[in-house]
Amino acid sequence: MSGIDRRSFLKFASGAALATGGAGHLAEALAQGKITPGPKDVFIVVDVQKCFIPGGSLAVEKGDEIVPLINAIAKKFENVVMTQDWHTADHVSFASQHEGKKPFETVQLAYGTQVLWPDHCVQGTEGAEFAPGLDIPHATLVIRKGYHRDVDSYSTFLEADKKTPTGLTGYLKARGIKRAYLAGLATDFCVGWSAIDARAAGFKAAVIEDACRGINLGGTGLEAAWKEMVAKGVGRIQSTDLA
Ligand code: VGL
Ligand code: ZN
Repeated sequence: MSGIDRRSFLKFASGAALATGGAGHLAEALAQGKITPGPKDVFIVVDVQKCFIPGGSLAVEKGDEIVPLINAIAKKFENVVMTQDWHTADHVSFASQHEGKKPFETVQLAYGTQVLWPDHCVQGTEGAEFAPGLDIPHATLVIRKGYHRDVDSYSTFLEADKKTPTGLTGYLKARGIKRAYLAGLATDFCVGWSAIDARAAGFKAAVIEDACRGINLGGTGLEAAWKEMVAKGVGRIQSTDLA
């Protein structure tokens, strides 16, 4: 982190700490040097799957670039959880299930507005597999999400109805985890929602920005997502901030 970035980060992080009790721990850690992951930290690798990289049905631009960086970050953590978007073939989030609707349009569902996507990450298909080169043999859990036909789940903690848990909170709490570091695809959907829900579940949370790529829906989605994450006490860090 450069001097100026560092100062603005520390200012942000301490401000967020006052406002939300959120990212102050990062300010403290960074003030003393880099962040050294320990037994109470988990690295959550979100949806680094074939459908979300170039050549996939819902490709995130340059999504493949983060794979080597994520492998390197994972080596610094003893606790790593990976997630897979894991939809039924007739999933409600697919535009193909809504007559007259095209991908990236929206519909109103019982739980709110749903963006419609190209068919992606169908259970057991090649597109749902992890991206080539992703190599994290010591990961201890793979959480699959979005498997209820009628409910989407960007977040790896809570489905889009905001009440059905995936079980990740219980797993992390039972293992004494206090802080979650997140990276993967896509910054403004599954990574961002997961980070916000990590905070809501009582964990400290930070997103490793350079180890993510975004969809940037409508050209503004990425910036809006960062604004919301920061407002909710999620730290915005770079991979170089980790020892
Ligand atoms: C995602 C859109 C639809 C993601 C998943 O992983 O960010 N985005 N399903
Ligand atoms: Zn999905």
